[in-house]
Amino acid sequence: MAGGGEGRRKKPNILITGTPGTGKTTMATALADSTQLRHINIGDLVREKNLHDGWDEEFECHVINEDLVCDELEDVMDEGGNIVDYHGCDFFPERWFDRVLVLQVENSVLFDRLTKRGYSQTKITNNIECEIFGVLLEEAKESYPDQIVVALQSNTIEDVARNVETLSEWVRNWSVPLPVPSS
Ligand code: DAT
Repeated sequence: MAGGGEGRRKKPNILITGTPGTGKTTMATALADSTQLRHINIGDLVREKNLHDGWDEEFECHVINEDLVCDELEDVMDEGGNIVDYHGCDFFPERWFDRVLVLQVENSVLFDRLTKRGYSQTKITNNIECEIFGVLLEEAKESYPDQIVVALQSNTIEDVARNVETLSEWVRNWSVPLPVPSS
């Protein structure tokens, strides 16, 4: 069966990634509402279940324990029907996902959103540089097959509505690959 997991899942798994502030949680929440898939916010999960190795003073965030996160999610991802929301994507098993969405925004929009969030100047600069250099799109392309990676603009609420509509349609039309007949 091709690739393993994707041959058994009854519903697709979607990864939404992108620089912090690009709108992953906003999009994931709206898409979960529209499709009835399960929204998994990795940042929340890491905090709730202590799947980290402490606090990083320089980057002002938890040091995520990638192995613990993957162990925690293995069964639920195997089952399918998940929307995973995280600002990184290279440590998840490739077989978990049927679509990888990379959200992108204009720099001025990102600057305003991160300022409103109260991020420090250093954290804002790091994230804007990450967006300018297309770090997450590059990471996604290196980690997943080209045909499942999609870059989406998310500057406005209209963008969210349009992206959710397109993806909901894709989820409705998603079907389990037919088993290969054996003689
Ligand atoms: P992320 O999960 O990528 O960190 P978020 O969903 O928390 O981002 O969004 C950050 C802020 O920007 C939040 O106040 C909601 C707002 N926002 C997100 N996407 C938007 C969009 N497409 N248009 C307008 N505002 C948006």
